[in-house]
Amino acid sequence: QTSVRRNIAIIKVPFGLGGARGGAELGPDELITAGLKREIASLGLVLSKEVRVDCPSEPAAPIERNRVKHLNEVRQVSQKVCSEVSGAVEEGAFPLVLGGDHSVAIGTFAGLTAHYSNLGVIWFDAHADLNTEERSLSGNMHGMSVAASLGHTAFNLSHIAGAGAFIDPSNLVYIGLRDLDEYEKEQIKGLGIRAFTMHDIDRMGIKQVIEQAIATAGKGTDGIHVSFDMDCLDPREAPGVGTPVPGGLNYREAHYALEILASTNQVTSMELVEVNPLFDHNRHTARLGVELIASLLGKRIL
Ligand code: 4U7
Ligand code: MN
Ligand code: MN
Ligand code: MN
Repeated sequence: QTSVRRNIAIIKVPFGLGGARGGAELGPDELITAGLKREIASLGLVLSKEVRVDCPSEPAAPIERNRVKHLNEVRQVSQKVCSEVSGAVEEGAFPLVLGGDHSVAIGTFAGLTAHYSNLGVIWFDAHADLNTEERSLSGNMHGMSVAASLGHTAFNLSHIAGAGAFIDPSNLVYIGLRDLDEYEKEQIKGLGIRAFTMHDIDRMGIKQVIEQAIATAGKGTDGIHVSFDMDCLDPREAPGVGTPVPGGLNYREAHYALEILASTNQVTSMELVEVNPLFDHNRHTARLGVELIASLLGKRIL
């Protein structure tokens, strides 16, 4: 017995211009090659559709050197991802979004909020992705997707046709944080966002962390969206990411968290992002990504 909708809609988003360095646009194909569809089939789930969002690979206009990079491209992709995710939910499927850099989450949020007015979110990441165009030190939009979902960025959910309301910060939970900009720390504290850093995982163990995360993101919400940035993992487990940070989740911690999430029957959707084959070894990171998706979709050891 699986815990998610039986029909899975794979939405591939080969977009890397929101990231710090190229290569994330290769993620979706890498995950497919690593056996994602085989895993879905062996779980007894149905791949009801597989779509590929057409993404720009080169900036349409010269990069604005001063601040936000590739904003127009992120806008275009967000609109398309929104339509695909929204359509999948409408068709009764479970949206499984394959990034791409984490800026694709803006479109995912837009598509989900079209249907879920009070969505819970668990954001697995080394980073908080809470920067705004004004406050970002890098100008990279993959570091702004949560801020866009809260309506803090100049370009946000309200600029995407079909999107619903902003995410409520009290429904949002972070797991795996260990690299925060000063502004992001202020935001997390100021907004009272539930944040389980690596320190908290050391202190409490992943079992307590995921249980409390589900209690927060799942209480009184329409369900839980799981946004999984592969850099939440330790770079020794997942070297193929664009912005690795030492001291992350290990193999079993990540699986355990997703297995428990699967058992809740509350998960509405998942995105797995930031797989970067250019920095990987022997497709190790993509294969791990496939295994983690399987755990979230209900795979059990016994
Ligand atoms: B990811 C960063 F400055 N905070 O804004 C930034 F440290 O989607 C990193 O989580 C953002 O991988 C990382 O550029 C974005 C930086
Ligand atoms: Mn991220
Ligand atoms: Mn990250
Ligand atoms: Mn990254």
